[in-house]
This record gives sequence, structure tokens and C-alpha cells, in this order.
Amino acid sequence: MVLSRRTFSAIAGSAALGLSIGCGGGVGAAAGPAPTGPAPGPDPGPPGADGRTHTVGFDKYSMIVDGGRVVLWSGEVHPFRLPSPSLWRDVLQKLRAHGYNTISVYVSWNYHSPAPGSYDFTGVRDLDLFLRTAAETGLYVILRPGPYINAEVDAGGFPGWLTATRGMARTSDPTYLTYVDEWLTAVNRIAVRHLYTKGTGTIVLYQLENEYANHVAGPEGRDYMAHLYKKVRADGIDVPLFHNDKGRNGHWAPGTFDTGGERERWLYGFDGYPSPSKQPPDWGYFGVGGTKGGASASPRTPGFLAEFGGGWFDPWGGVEFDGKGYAESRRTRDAAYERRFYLTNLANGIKVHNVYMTFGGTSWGWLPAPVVYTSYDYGAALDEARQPTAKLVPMHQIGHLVRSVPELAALDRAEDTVVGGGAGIKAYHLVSPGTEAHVHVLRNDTAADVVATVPLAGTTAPVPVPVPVPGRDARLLVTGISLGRRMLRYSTAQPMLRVAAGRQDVAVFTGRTGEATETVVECASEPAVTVHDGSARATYANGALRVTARLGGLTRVMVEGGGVSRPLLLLLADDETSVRLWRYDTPSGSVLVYGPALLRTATLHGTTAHLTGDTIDEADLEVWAPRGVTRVVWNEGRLPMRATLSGSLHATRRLPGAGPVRLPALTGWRRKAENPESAPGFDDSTWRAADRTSSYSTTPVPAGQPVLFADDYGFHYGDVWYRGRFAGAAGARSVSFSYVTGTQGLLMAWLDGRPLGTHRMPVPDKKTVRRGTWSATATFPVAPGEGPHVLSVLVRRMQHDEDGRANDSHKAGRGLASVTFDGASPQVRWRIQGEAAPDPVRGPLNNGGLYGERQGWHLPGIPDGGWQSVGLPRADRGQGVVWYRTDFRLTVDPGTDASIGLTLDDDPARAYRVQIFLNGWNMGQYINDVGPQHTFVLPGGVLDTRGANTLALAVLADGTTPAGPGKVELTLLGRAAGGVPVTLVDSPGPTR
Ligand code: IPT
Repeated sequence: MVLSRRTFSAIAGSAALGLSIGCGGGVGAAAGPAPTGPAPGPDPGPPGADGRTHTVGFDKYSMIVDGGRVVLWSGEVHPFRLPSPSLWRDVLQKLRAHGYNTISVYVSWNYHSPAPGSYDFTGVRDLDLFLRTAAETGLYVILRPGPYINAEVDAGGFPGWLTATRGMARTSDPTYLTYVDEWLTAVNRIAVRHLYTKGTGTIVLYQLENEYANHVAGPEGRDYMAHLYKKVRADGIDVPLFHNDKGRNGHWAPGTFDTGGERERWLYGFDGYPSPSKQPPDWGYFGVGGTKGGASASPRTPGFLAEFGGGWFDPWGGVEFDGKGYAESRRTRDAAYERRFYLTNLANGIKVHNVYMTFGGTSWGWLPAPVVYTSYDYGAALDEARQPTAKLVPMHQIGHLVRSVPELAALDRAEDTVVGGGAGIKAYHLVSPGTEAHVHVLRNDTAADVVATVPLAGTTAPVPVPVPVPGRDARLLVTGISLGRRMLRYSTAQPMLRVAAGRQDVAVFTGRTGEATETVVECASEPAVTVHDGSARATYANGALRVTARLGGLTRVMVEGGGVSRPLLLLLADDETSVRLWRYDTPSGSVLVYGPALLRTATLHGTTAHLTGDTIDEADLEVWAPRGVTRVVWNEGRLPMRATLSGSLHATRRLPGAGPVRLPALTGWRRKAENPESAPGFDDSTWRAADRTSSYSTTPVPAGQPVLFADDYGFHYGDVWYRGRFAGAAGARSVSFSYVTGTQGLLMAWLDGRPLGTHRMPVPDKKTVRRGTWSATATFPVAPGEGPHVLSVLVRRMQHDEDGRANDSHKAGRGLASVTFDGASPQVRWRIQGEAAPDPVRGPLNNGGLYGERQGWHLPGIPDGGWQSVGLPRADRGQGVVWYRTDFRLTVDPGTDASIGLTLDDDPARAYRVQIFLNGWNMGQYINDVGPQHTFVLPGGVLDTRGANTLALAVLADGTTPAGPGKVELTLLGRAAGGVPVTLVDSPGPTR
């Protein structure tokens, strides 16, 4: 049954009352209920820093920008996971081209703050530049500066130094709030320069805290949230604010804490990471339905998924964790997953939809939280190497759809569609108030392909129509929408976009290759129909043109006349073809481009369309542009064009593909062993004495021991050394080191220069992991005699825990906890040394405290001529640290964007790990016998693709097996003709 809009209102009850209870269309003083006045208009189009003031508000359906409804179709991107500012533009252009109109951005406090009071937004940390680039790309921004972000980063984004401060984080504790204010002042000083309301940027939403679920009821939580609200407003942030509730619990819904009376400027947002093997969840629609208390928590704000899983993070490998690599995340959450889950979200009234992650990037240096390894690819639609994946296809199709069809921005739930022949098909039915549009989302929860019979109607009575819905897939159908001058009665293919381009309307429909489709368009009289390409057939009856076609490539059907002067070009594209169709809206009209692998920009100047973009293979170029445009320039080269029967311009020459990229073998290795700290005579007089008696850590300090946790001495990242002097050890039979690290931590010890052995942090059982106590005791037999003696201990402590439960778990100790002897009790005097002063360019998370790092062995330009010349693979023996360096030169063609990685491989039985430095930048950690990561992305900008580079590998070996490096080689991860201009990041050597 298909209901008229009037019938439906009676069924949906309060849901249909929407506009009369809708709230606040404005900001600042203008904010407040706006129940009367004109209904919101259509999406105002791509935003920019245009110097004009704008209004940003919302009602229960959607965001309302400048009086127009906007569905925010957003992708999560973290600038701190791509340390090459030029490439931010590449990623953002790819997202816009693929249909996103918004990005959501965490800002990670630790990345910007090496010390209290010190905030750095320069170089790779240039948030201003990132936000400017987003505005230049025409993307709205949802800014999420925490203070706590989680995000699988060290301490969930808290700076290392915060672990050594008083006060309970994520509460109203006054000491903590002092630091929070410091951070917010610093980040908001930049954010206020990019508010869309001011016309100086494109920030439209701003998040406070993240998944804050553990102090919801107490004053310490409510006062904290109220404090954040007040502070952020005081700093001049005037766009609507929101929180990201961990699941739809209704936490921090409007009215649950003090927002200074500004209830109408606060949105309710929540996140969801459902298992891909489960049925997609119904969140409830505008407070109707849903299983959790939060379903009805915020009936006046639009459905807002602040994060919805677009992939999943991968744990370390090995038997304990079983990280399988990101191909697996991409396989379990594939394109069909996106259609099933995201279309279900739309059917549930979600109008702010952010996919976490859309580009995951790299947790380089010591950024990753203990749960993850270096790559944060996430199985996202755009992979870590900036390459599009098949997962961009549905994003592209749905993103362009919500932009093109304004009816989708305001939908009421109608009675579910009753489909025939579709056991296992869930059918949602929605209507657009005040229009003839109906939306059906058909989801197949079974593995079998189904052809369902669906009653579809435009302006007429419903007709049962066969609609294929492949197993574990979904599609969205519309009826009764305008295609420009003509109305669509229905189509069994999913609409992707409609645009007025040149002298005609163009409408694009998509589906899987080989599917039979039927598209029916209202026509008062019989039109002239020409099939330009593909297998389509057209018949006219009952005031409608019926076009049937099997999807394959691009089917073109030109409809002319039939009572309408403006022609309609119907384009039926299979998936692969749909991502070769690019809509770009310019201030002087829309452009539709078909052919190349990517359209980055389109600008119209008089009679010329200037296009930039990428090709991989040779490609055709076809352009639908406003009337009068006769010339086309592609990547600065003028192309000869001819006019086509489809109303487009077609290049008479194909665009060239990308040329070959040749990568050199890595040879000329130089080797140098270090860990001089293990030698008895090493001079540690400049090291800090470990003599504290109290700690800020949440890990108890064992009785009778000095504080040995590294954070208490100002060492927050990477490796830490201890040297302990003692005498009076006669009778000692063994020495035991208790230590605390994150996952994959280890400890290696020497007594008087002789190795005692290496201990690897065992994986605690599940209960222990939950308690967050990654601690262990390593016991080594000794027979030292009276002394004096020196113990040397290196702890690879990995990173700080996140603080997801707001219980200060980021303050768990890191490093040694205690050292005791069996058979003797000598007093040990300890000294400690971690990382040197933070690298002012590469940032606080770039380095730990290895000798080579303290000496700058990771940097380009250090004199390594005296190092031993060696070839790889190696089979080194012994416990300790050895460095390998080499230089290489790349000569990638200037017109080619080559994405390059470093691949390491060896016999998996070999117990060693490698810290990878490219031109001094810490590109991550390879653990040979754990995995699963073997290839490390080397982003252009850090990597000079047209010049000399220095690679340095710091190898830590257990000493229990031979140690590599084994195979070390450059890998081509993607190439395209085009790309963006890349400016090299600063990579200073030791002289600065
Ligand atoms: C949730 C967090 O908000 C986000 O920061 C990130 O950690 C993400 O999801 C997981 O990758 S955490 C939630 C799934 C418990």
C-alpha cells in the first residue's frame, strides 16, 4: 500500500507535526524556535569562505543553512594522520568529488602540545591551513577538538604531560579544567577564524568531549560539560554545539545540562559501530520506535550520527590479537555493507551522517594508542595510500543523491511498504512532506538474491514493479520527484543525481552491472526518444514514458518534446561507470563530467571550462556545461572538443594515463650498533636521578621503591633507559623487574654490560586487559657478588592507554615499576633517560629515548660515512639496538602522483622490531614476529618523490633469534596522472 501524504500524517502522529514544533533556524541572537515562516528551501550549494555572514540552524528534520535544508553527508578525516599539508587538499578534493559535502575532524591535543602552556599549530600541525583547504574545497567542517577524543591515539588525545598532573581528567576537577581551558583557548583561537557564520571558513558544527558516558549522572560530569559549553561560547564559537553519545543512550540530550539557556543551539548526536554480520539497527525515527532510552531523547533535533562505522581498526597481529590487516576490515564492511547500513540510517531519519573513517591515514610516530599499530587505514573508502576503493562507489552515489534531491532532506516515516516475493526483505517507506515524493529503502538481510515486487507510484496509483535486491545488499528508490522539467513516476534503479547542465536536464540512475531496470517518466504527450548508447527500449503509454534497460556501462536515453521544451537526458550507469561521472557546482552553473578517474575542480571562465583531475589509464573526457561553454581545458592543456548528440562536449583525443613509476632498490646500507648505555662505564651523569617518592600515576608505586615511571620524570613517548648502581649484592640469585607498558612492550636488561635477557610483555587475559594493567615481572638469574654493579634497562613502553571510561586510565604507569633481588637487598640508585627535547618541526610524538635518537641518527645529513657498509638481508646476533641507514633518490615525473610505501619482510620467527625514520620522520613501528603490518605509507612531502631521501631503521632485537632487517623495499601503492602540487615538509638535519 502506498499512502498519500494526508493519510500518512494520521498514522505518523507526532512525527508529522514536525514543522510546527521545529526549532531554531538561526544562530546567535537569532537562534530560537522558528515554527512559522517559509518552509526551508533547497540546499544552498557548496560552501566557502565567501566573506558573507551565514545562518546555521536546524529543525527536527535537518540542518538549515541560510534557510536551505542541508543533509550533511560527512567523512571523518584526521589531519594529524597525514603529516603532509599539501596532501590534505588531495584527500579533501577526492571526498568532495565523491559526493561528500562535509568533513568531520578531530583535533588531537597531544599533537599540538609538547608541554603545558606550549601550543603549536605550525608545519604539519597547521590547523589554519587545513581548515582553509576545506573551505577552498567547498566542504563544511564538523570540528571535534575534544578535549578527549579517544580515536585510537595515545592517551585518547591527552598530552603526555597531562598524565603527570594532579586532578581527575574528564571531570570538573579545577586543575584539569585549567589545562582544558588552555587547550580550548589555543584551538578556538584558530577555530573562530573559520566559522561559516562569519563567512571566514566552513565550520558549521562543533563537538564537546567524546563518548562521555561515565559521569552522566554526577555533578562532576554535568558541571564539566557546562564548563566546556560556556568556555567554547566565550571563545566565540557561535555554531550549534553537540556531543557524540556512545550509542543512542540519550546522554547529553538538550536540557540535560546547563547550556546557559541556549537549548536551541545544542544538538543531540550519537555514534554506532554495529557488527556487519548483524541486522542494521533501527535507531528510531524522530523519537518514534528504537529500543534504547535515547530513541526519544531529542525529538526536536535532526537524526545525527556523529560517527558511524565505515570500517574498523585493526589490532596487532600474532595469536593473541589476531589482527588480520585492513583488507579484512574492508572485506567485512564492504560496499554492500555501506548500502545496507547507511541507507538504513537514512531511512531512520539520519540527516547528519558522518562515516568514521572515510580516510583513516597513518598513526605515525608514537601516536597510535596501544590497541593499534601504525596504519590507521581502517578499511576506509579512501585507503591509507590515498587510493579510492570500491567502497567509494556507494558513498559517491548516495552523496550526490542527497545533494541533488532536496526531498530527501525532510522525510516522514510512512507505513512500511509491503513487498511481494521478498522474504527477508526489510522495506522502509518514507514521504516528503508537501511534495509527491516517496522514498523506499529495500534491504535484503538474507544471503540470497531476491527480486521483490514493490508497489511504486509517482502521481498515479501504485504499480507492482519487480526490483532486484542482491543478497546482503540494499537500494533506495524514489517516486514522484522532479527531474528538472519532468516528473519521475518511479525507477527501479537508484537515483544518483539530477542536474541542469547546458540546454537540458540530466538525471543519473545506478545499480549493479547486469540488473534489469525500469524507469518511468511522466509525459503529457509522446516524446521523441533516442537511445544513444546501451540496450534501452522505450515505450509510451498512459501519459508516461517507460524506459527499460539492463545496466552495463553508460546507457543514454535522450527524451525530447512530449509537451516539454527542455530535453531530458537519462543516464543509466552501472557502479563502475557511476564513479566516472562527476558533478561539480560552480558559481556560474553546474558541470557534469564523464570519463576521468577523478575530477578535482571545475571553473568556468567565459566560454571555457577549466577542469583539473586525475587519470590512471587513458580516458575519454565528456563535459556537460552551461550554454555557451565551447572550450575545455584539462589540467592546463586545451583539448579539441566536438559537440555530441547527448548535448555534451566530447574530447576528440583521449586523456593520457599515468606513466610508469620506477622505484630504485634500496642498497648501500650502513650499519651501526648502539646501546652504549649497557656498558658499565657509560657516563650517565647528565641523566635525571629517579628519586621521586610520589607519582601522578594511577598505578601504585611498590613499597620501598623510588618512583620509576617515566612520565613522572617528563619522558612521555617511546623508549626509556634506566641505569641503576648498587653494591652489597652478595648472595643475590636473581633480579626481578616489574614493569608496565602498553601492548607489545618489552624490557631488555644488562648487568655490568652483560645481557640478562629480554622480556616481552605478555598479553594479559581478557579480565586483566579490561583493568588496563599491562604489567609483568621479568626475572633473570644473577650471581653478581658484592659489587659495585650497574644494571642497564631499556623499556619499550609503547603508548599510554586511552581513557574511554573517564577513570584516568591514561595515567597508568609506563616504564619500570620496581626492581628487587632474591637473596640480597641492595639499595639501587637509579637514573633515567627518555626522549630528548621534542623535535620542534616533527613534534613531540616523533621520538623516544634511544641513544641513536638522542644523537640524531634518524635525521638526514648526519655523518654516517664511518658506519659499517653492509648488505641486506641481515642475520644479526645479540640483544640490543642496531641502526641501518641508506639514501635513495626518486625521479617520479612531475605530472604523476605516485603513492609509495616501504615494505619490510622476513622469516616471521625472527624476534625483532624496527622503528622506521624517513628524512627524520618516524613513520611507524614494524614488529617482525607480530605483524600484521608490513607496508608503511611514506607520504609525498615527507618523501621527496623527485629528489634525495634518507631512510634510517632502528632495530631492536630480543637476542633470542637472528635479527634482520630482511627484505626492505619501496612499493608502489598507486599512481595517477594529475595529483596536487606537493611542497616538501621541512626535514631539518642535526645542525638546526
Ligand atoms: C569511538 C570513538 O568515538 C572514536 O574516537 C574511535 O575510538 C572509534 O569509535 C573507534 O574507532 S569508540 C566506540 C566504538 C567504543
